[in-house]
Amino acid sequence: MVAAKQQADREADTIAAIATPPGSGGIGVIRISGAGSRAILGQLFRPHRQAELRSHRLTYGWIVDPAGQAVDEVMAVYMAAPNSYTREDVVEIQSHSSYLILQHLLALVLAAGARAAEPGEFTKRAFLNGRLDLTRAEAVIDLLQAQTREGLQIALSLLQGSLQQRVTAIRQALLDTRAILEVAIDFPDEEVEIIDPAALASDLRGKVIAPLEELLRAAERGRLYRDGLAVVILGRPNVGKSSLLNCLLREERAIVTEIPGTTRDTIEDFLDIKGLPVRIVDTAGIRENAEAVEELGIRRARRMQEEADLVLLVVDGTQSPTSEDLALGRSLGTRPGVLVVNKSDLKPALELEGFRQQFPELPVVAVSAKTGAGLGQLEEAIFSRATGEASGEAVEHTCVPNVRQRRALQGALAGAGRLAAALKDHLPPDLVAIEAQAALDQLGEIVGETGTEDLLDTIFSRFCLGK
Ligand SMILES: Nc1nc2c(ncn2[C@@H]2O[C@H](COP(=O)(O)OP(=O)(O)OP(=O)(O)O)[C@@H](O)[C@H]2O)c(=O)[nH]1
Ligand SMILES: [Mg+2]
Repeated sequence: MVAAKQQADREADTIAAIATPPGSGGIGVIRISGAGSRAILGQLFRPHRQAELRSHRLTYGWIVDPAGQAVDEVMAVYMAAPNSYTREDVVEIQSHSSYLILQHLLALVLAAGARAAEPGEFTKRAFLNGRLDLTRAEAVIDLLQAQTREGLQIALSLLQGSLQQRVTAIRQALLDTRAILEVAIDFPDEEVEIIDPAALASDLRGKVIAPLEELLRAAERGRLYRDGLAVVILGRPNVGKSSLLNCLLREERAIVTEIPGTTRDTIEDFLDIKGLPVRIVDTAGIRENAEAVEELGIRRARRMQEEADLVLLVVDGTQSPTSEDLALGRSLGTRPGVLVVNKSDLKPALELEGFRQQFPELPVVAVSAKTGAGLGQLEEAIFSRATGEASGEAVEHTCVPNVRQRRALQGALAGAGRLAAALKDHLPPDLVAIEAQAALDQLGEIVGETGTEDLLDTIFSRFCLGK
């Protein structure tokens, strides 16, 4: 009880945070939400004209500290509940974006009665006050963290409610089924007329099971666009791994020399390959009898190989493949890979064909990390190897559930399966209803209607401050 009371008190607090990232920029924003927002602004703000503050109107003026000292020239806006991000009274102060000014402003706002917001607390309030369901709240995080246009598109679609609407429709079908079962429980003698198991089962298939399966397929298809993949560049020393990294990144990221063993550590960066967020990792060239430091680098390279979703095995096309190249190829095992034959601008070695035949499952791309030739084909090979699709195929990546949502969808699907079986076996309606409820609970977790405070804390703590 005490904990619940404390929780309620916290939710009643007026909260404040710096909403813009640290560093200097054009504008910095302090955001305040809660019943005290307007009064706090009133204490600190001196509007240019002594007009009454009007909701949703930007007002120009100065922030002044309690001693009457001017702090910054600002624009302030007050948004009266419920037409605000959190559905509470919200104030935003746009100041010059100096970290010192923003810190000072925040300190004044806190001294005037606000509490420092926790990460994600504004969005959590929007959720608790019913403005966003949980799928939309999570879409806000996705929106902030998206690294590719496709990722952004998924986030925007979820923010517009694509998943919420689908889940709500499925829930409604289950609620209808449960209602029929409840009537049958209340009037046991008329059970036969009330329940038509065949009709219920057919409804269940069309309105619950099939749409759940479709959502899970979308999750599978879009998973890479949402979570991205790790691609590791592997090969003997001097085959041009670092040159390839630089070429893919279109910048001189890693040191390249003609000395074998140049790269000692793993070097990684981020790449957008046809909408896929790719973490690309260059590694130390792998060889026997390396000296101590190099050996440590090689061990790291091996570790990265284990973690990789896809390996680019680079060989030097001007040299006959060595036993080390062969051993590397074999070490890939069943992991997806692409054989990259580098230095295509030079005269090729004749023995390469035999080498390629050793690894018939590896797609082969000839490139020149020096001239950039073949780079497009390599990107295409990475894309199709990772997704199983050719790029440019019209695949809809909009409503892509995240890991948490996927798990609940699977739980709901399992529940619906048991429900169908119970209907088929003509179990008593109260037992059938239990399965309907189990599926409903899982779906409720997706939109945030069922679930625990812990779940909410986990989700909202992933936000940044001020959001
Ligand atoms: N002609 C030609 N030279 C290349 C190409 N790619 C790399 N090189 C040269 O090959 C040498 C080795 O390149 P790196 O990129 O440092 O090779 P690496 O595989 O990273 O080598 P380590 O870090 O030592 O394992 C350098 O002299 C590069 O200029 C290419 O496509 N064509
Ligand atoms: Mg290197």
